[in-house]
Amino acid sequence: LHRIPHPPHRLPLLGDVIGAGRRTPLQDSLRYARQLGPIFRRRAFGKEFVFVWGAELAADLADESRFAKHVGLGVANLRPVAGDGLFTAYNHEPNWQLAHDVLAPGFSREAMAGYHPMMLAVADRLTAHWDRAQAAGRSVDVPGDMTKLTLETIARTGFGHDFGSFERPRLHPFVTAMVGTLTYAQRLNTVPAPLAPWLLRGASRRNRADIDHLNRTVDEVVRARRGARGEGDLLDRMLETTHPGTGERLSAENVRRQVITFLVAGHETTSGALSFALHYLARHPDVAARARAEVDRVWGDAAAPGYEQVAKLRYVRRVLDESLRLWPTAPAFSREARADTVLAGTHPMRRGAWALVLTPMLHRDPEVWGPDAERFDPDRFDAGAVRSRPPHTFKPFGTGARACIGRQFALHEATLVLGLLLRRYELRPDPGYRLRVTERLTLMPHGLRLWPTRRSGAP
Ligand code: MNH
Repeated sequence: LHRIPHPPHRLPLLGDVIGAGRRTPLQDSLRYARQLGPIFRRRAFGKEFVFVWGAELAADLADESRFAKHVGLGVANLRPVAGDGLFTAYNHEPNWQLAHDVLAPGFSREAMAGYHPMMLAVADRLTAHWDRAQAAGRSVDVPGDMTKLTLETIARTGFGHDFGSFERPRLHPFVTAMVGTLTYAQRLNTVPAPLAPWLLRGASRRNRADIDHLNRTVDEVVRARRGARGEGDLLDRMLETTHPGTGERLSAENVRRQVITFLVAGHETTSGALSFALHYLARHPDVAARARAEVDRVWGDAAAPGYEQVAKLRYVRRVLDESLRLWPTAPAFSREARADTVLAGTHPMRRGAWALVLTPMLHRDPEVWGPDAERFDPDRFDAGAVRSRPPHTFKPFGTGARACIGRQFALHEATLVLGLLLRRYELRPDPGYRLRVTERLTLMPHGLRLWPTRRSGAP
């Protein structure tokens, strides 16, 4: 450990906090990464964290025979909310495999084709909202609207539920409670654990109330469904499917955990990904024009694109990949050693020792992405360029058995929505806007507003 660099000015007790802000733990780590290199450590309140971002080191951590997901930090802090749900389950908990096997078919091509018309219906509510904004001469709140869209999409396709986000003047209380628990989970990392009960007394009381609110809402959705079948959504699967091998079912308590997991995991990250992509499209008119030309060519003037027509938007998909490269909205994941091992032939690790992979830095490693790694360029994802890169260098969805189960869902939804927005609007940026990134475990472009203008003749 002593060979791994750390920031120069360490305070007793507090550790490496000089120059570090409470609200930007991730961006502070990116700054340290640039100073300290491909592997470094940060100490906070007596605990030492190892961060990794060099491509070679990260690729070695992706070796599933020697490493596995580590449930730590931000993920562990969500255990009171999501328990042994898919995202927060420990590798050894039997409910992980059970729920994974029961829910995996809910993300098959066939299932996704079934969600497609529901995704279109939600997107219509977004464009109606943007049309009204344009008519009134107003700009639109991009992260706010993308969050409404992705929440309604997962609620509808997952659980046949409608939060009415586009129709109500303020955030749905469920969303407020959910954002509250995410923010609290992040703040827990920024105070010494033994002092947390005092320092965060008020916040932890509110957090308790937030969790109660989430549980009550979810219990209501589940109660309404028992007995009455939905449209073959995730909730139907959770309630009806027995494990193909063992005949086991998910318990009522576990169903509650999974519903909360999917509502949270299934919308914040996609919302951020869409928001960053819209930011870059508005900033790069050449890229937007090329993407728009593709949509016009592939979709023609069909009123609504079919399921098959979404994957054909290859360039739009590259815009999304390039946005996720620069700002992977779930910006880190942890890996632990399954047994004593040596990382990349240099750093000995004991069984259970773990490290965080800093995805935004992995995605900027100049050894892989070149000296212009900070530049937005979707052509980095054309087929030839992808083939010429080493494996495990682009990891916005994590790695291995515990990688994102919702990846295809998110990519389909986001490509569809970008296609619809590009076809319908020109996106005018606010010339004074400078990208600032807010963190609440996930990343968002802070305060991003755009002026959408209807294109003449577009469907
Ligand atoms: Mn998702 C796991 C990123 C969209 C549901 N997701 C992960 C992980 C990353 C991730 C990274 C791995 C975390 C870890 O190793 O600790 N997820 C994303 C991103 C997007 C995304 C960047 C959108 C863009 N995720 C979605 C959507 C859903 C979803 C949409 C649901 C519909 N994700 C999950 C679940 C897991 C997960 C569930 C946990 C999987 C497991 O451990 O078995």
